[in-house]
Formats: sequence, C-alpha cells, structure tokens
Amino acid sequence: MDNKFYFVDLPGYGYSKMSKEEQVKSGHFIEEYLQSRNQIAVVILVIDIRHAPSSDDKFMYDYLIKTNKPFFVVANKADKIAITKVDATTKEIQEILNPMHDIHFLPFSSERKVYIDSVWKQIETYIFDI
Ligand SMILES: Nc1nc2c(ncn2[C@@H]2O[C@H](COP(=O)(O)OP(=O)(O)OP(=O)(O)O)[C@@H](O)[C@H]2O)c(=O)[nH]1
Ligand SMILES: [Mg+2]
Repeated sequence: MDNKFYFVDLPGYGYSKMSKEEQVKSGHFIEEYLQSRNQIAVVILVIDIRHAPSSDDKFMYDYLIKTNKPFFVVANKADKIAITKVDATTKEIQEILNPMHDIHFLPFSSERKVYIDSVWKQIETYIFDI
C-alpha cells in the first residue's frame, strides 16, 4: 500500500441540534459507513469525560462490541475537570460502559493537546498492523 492513513470524522450521533429524523439518518449513515469500509483500521469513540455515558454512547459502544470492530474510547474535554480526577473519571466511564471487555479508555483534550502521546501510541498499534 502507499503507507498512508487518514482520519474520518463521522457525524455526531444523538445529541445536539439535530432533529429526531436527522438523528435516524445520521445513525444509518454511520452504520452503513462502518459496515462497508473494510479498510477501517480502528474506530475511536469520542465521548465527554464530564458526563456519565449517555444512552447513545452506550448504544454506540455496544454496537462496536457487537460488530467486532477494533476500537477504543477517548474521554475528551479532560481540561474541563481537575487533573487529579482525570484517571479515576476515565475508569468510572469504563466501568459504566463495560468493565468486562478488553477495551482501552484514554483521557484526552483536543483543546489543550494533552494526553496526546498515549492516544497516538494506541492508534499506532492499529495502523502499523495493516
Ligand atoms: N474544553 C474543551 N472543549 C472542547 C474539546 N473538544 C471539543 N470542545 C468543544 O466542544 C464543542 C463541540 O466540538 P465538536 O468538535 O464540534 O464536537 P463533535 O462531537 O464533533 O460535535 P458533532 O459532530 O456536532 O456531534 C466545540 O465548542 C469545541 O470547541 C476539549 O477537549 N475541551
Ligand atoms: Mg463532529
């Protein structure tokens, strides 16, 4: 291959300004995209560290488990909570979603650009595989 990879930012599910109809549409789009692209090396599920996972987060997480997709979870906006709470909060989120699975959960902040090294390391374990 040409040794390149790229990131694809999928639309957010549930949440925000979307109408129910748009949410259903984007849900179908996400599902179809994930199913049809067998070149996907890894899916990164980005959730908000400040809140317990929403039912949409749970749905997406369970979907990824069910379909056997390689994925890990990034708990974003870590800059919004006390640095001393970051690791424990990430663990709590992991426990809510499912402590039984061997899925990595990593804190992150796209705003502050902290915790980047561990996320890159995780990505690399997937892309150097292909
Ligand atoms: N404090 C903080 N704010 C963030 C961080 N990441 C994103 N945001 C803010 O959160 C808001 C939403 O960011 P987006 O990147 O649009 O989030 P998204 O999940 O892609 O949203 P949709 O695609 O619409 O579902 C923006 O105002 C960002 O500036 C972060 O790490 N820290
Ligand atoms: Mg987005």
